[in-house]
Amino acid sequence: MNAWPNRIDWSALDEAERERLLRRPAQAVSAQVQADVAGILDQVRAHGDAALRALSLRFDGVAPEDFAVGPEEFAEAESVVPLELRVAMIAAAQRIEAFHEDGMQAPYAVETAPGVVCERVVRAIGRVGLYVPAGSAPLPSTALMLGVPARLAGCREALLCTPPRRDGTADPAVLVAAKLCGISRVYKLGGAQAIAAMAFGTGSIARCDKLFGPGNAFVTEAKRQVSMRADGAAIDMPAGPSEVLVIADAGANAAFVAADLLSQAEHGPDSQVVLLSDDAALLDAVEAQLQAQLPHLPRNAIARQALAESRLIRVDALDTAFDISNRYAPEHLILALRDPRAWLDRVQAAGSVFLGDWTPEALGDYCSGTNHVLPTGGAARAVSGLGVASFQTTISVQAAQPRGIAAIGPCAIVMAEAEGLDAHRNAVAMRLAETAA
Ligand code: HSO
Ligand code: ZN
Repeated sequence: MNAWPNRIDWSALDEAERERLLRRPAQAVSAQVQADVAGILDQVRAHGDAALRALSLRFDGVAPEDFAVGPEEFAEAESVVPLELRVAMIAAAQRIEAFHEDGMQAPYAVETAPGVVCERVVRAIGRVGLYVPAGSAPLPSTALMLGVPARLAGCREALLCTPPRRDGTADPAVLVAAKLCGISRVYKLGGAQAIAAMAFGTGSIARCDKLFGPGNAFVTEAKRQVSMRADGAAIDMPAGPSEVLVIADAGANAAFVAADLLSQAEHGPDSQVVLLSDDAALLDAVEAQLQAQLPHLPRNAIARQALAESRLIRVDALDTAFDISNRYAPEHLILALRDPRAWLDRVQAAGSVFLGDWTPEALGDYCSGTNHVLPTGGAARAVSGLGVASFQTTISVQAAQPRGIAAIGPCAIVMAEAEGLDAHRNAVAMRLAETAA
């Protein structure tokens, strides 16, 4: 089977074909998944912990009496996670913290008229719920990407749900990562039922204000549904399959480019992989490298499925590549170019950008310091990746002195009269009269 059948010449396509080429495969969640998730939410809403036990037994094959990870399990995790991994996670957490610290929302104040001061103050969201998937590959790195900014924001409480393994324990590396972020409330609970539990609250799991983190189709659909219910919770961002778009020039290293494309493809059969280049020889070389590297990957069956839907596009000029990339708005954008920084201003829509041959996406996935929870499915046109600000709210504050209302009250009166809102007018006029007295 050809791993990469989708070689395309952009200039040979008409507008409709281009549109079709850049469209993500329909992510239409089946009506069945929607209905199943709605049923799970209702069940958890109505029956709390009893529903969680029944659903865990059905989907994960275990129904622990207590979902919470206790001190012994945390201690056991510390002892089984290799020292090398623990040290790597500590170093990654430090770099994530170093980068995220500057991204906090800051308070500010402006005197907008004499005697009128407007301010913005910042608050941490009270209780946040973090979801760390553990399907075909448990992702302790995701625990760091969620936990570090939650701690920097100063959230009063952060809970973390991760699916139980068959033996009823949680993935030890996820537990160590949670602990590194100061999270001690970890629950062995997965899927839509975990999202329902954190959104509505149950006897054992406290209700959260906002939910974060990636997951499978059920988790994603559950987040979407709870975000739309008045009794639900806010969510971080819409989620879809992971994506990478690489723009490579003639000088790019074909083996590196292929390795980056494969690192995305191995995430799942629905991963989106796109390569744009103005150099046919580079495209040939990458194709050959994909064929050469693919068979050596343990997850080659998954990667092969993703590659079957991938696109390898020849463009007439690099400038065209940036037009295409901005239109597609990828989650990850790798610029395998000779002077990548010079092109950065051309990037209008992308979740995270990787500059040059020595910056693989995998660095951002783990330990450069940026966040790997990023907008997918074209959402990068209007949505940003996760940061400390995602765990904060801002509140505006205003204070007028008598001379302040004297200065701007007449402005409010004119506008209130134009809107025909007399009570508004009176609230201002009454005070104006007193300041004049
Ligand atoms: N590339 C993934 C994140 C990840 N990769 C976690 C490895 N571990 C989604 O952006
Ligand atoms: Zn990744």
